[in-house]
Order: sequence, then structure tokens, then C-alpha cells
Amino acid sequence: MPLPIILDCDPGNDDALGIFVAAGHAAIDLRAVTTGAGHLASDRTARNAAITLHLSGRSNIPVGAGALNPLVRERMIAGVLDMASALDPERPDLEGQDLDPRHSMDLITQTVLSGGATTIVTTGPLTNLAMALRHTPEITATLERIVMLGGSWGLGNKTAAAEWNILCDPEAAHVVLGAGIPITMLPIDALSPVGITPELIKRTHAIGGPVGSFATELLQSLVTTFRPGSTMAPKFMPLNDPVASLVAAQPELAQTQPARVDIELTGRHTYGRTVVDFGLRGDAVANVDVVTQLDCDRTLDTFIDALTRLANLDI
Ligand SMILES: [Ca+2]
Repeated sequence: MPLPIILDCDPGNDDALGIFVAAGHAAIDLRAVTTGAGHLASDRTARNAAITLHLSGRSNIPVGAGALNPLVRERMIAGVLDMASALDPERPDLEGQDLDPRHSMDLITQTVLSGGATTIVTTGPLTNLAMALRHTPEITATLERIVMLGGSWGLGNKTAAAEWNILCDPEAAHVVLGAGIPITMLPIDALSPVGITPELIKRTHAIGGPVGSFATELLQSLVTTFRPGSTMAPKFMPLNDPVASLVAAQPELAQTQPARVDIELTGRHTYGRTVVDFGLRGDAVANVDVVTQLDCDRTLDTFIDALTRLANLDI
């Protein structure tokens, strides 16, 4: 039976590819897409999700708009945007489905409590999920797993210490990590080798149709915004967000190791850091399964398979 999931995201061109993958993968039953502030303001991420689902022909899947701001900190703005293509600029030329009237927090809680979803995949800041957990803690009994893209065991990407999704709302990440729900964390260290190569763009373009064409535009836009800033930067722009849904559907794509993960909430230079203790020092108890390695070739093949299936779905 396909895995019933909610995808909580902040499209974002890589999140939009994540929606395509979740909507197309044979082993995923996408029950709702929830959005919040992150890569763009909340109204824009909701609209981008609505555009993406409409393009995918899956307008039966509800899209919710969510958190306008983080729980505590001030909202951050994404640093590098491609204002010429894909979903960073406003796209009045592209049709989107109507938004679900519910706030993302309510769409999450009601979908979970009605038995509609057992897994939440997150590819943005964790504000909506933290709000849902605080407002309706009963969902912890029903949720079987959170697959969370964010954090790092090494360097950050937005600051030297912190990764973007966590840094956007560290207090929300703290709430989610402390909820007692099994969590798979995809850190940037493990995601970096899964790159958007020219070959991947060629394979995506070959899928054809509206899905293949728009997915190609999304990939090319991501490559445009790639700013390899450090000596340890990957060779290609990492694919990132779609990989979270792929790992939720096919855990065998990833090697994981249990660890204690805490969020730094007070550090002067390290605010938002995921402090990852693989050694479980002292009396530390593991609370997260951290992805330490991904099967790159299989992950990219699975990405193409999901897009191809979506492009050919007879809906
Ligand atoms: Ca994202």
C-alpha cells in the first residue's frame, strides 16, 4: 500500500520538484500539501504549490497556506533568487488550483487525526508542524514518522554553523525534535553529492509534456542560483527537497545512524545549529535517525521514474 504522506514545504523551486515527485511516486499517496513562510513569503509559497499541483494534474490534493512568520525569531529572506524563470518570480501566466480554506496547521492535524496520513515530509522551516504539535499534541500518537530535510552535522549553509531550514525557525525545530515522534533527518552533508548534473536535466527534458517541461525549468533555475561559496562546496547544485519524499517512500536509498540532535537556541555565533551527537555521549538518548549517505545513482533514477510516472498518469 502506498505511504500516505503530508508534504509541508515552502516552494521554492526544489520544493516544487518535491511536490512533483510526491504526486508521481508509485509508493506515495500524497494526501495534502501544506506551506508556510521560508524561501518566499507565505502567500507566495502557497500559490507556488497550487501552481505545481495544477500543472501535475493532481488538483484533488488540498493545498493549505500556513505560518506567516517563525515562532520567535524575525522572518528571514532567501538570499539568492532567480527572478527570470520558474517560481521565484510571480507567475500570473500560470494557473493554480484554489487553496484549501484551512490553515496549514489545521490541515495537518485534521488529516492526521482522520487517519489520512501517517508520515509528514518537511522541506521547509518547521513552523507549521511545531504549531500543529503544540495545538493538537494528540497527533503524536498517530504519526509514525517525520522525514525532515534540514540541519547538518558539519558546516551550515546560511551561516557557518546553521542550515537554512532550521535557521529560519530554530524554536520550531526544537519543538519538533522534542515531540517523541520517530524522525529521519536529511542533512545537507548527505544531500550534497546528489547533484543536478547536465545529464539529469537532459533526462528530465526527455520526459516531455507539461511536467517534463516545467521540471526542466525548475532544475535550470536551481542551477542558476547555485553559488558555491566555500572550498568544500559540492561540484553541482544539490537536488535537495525532492530527495526527502524519495527517502520517505524508499528508505533503502539512505543509510542512517541514530544520534542525539539538539538545536542551538542561544549561541551567539551558532544560533540554529543542529548539534549532532553520533557518539551518544554521557546520558544522551538518540532522538533522530540521521541520513549519513545516499545511493546517488538510484536516487536520481527514482527521481526520473517518479516524474515520468506523473507525466503519464491518466487522471
Ligand atoms: Ca524548501
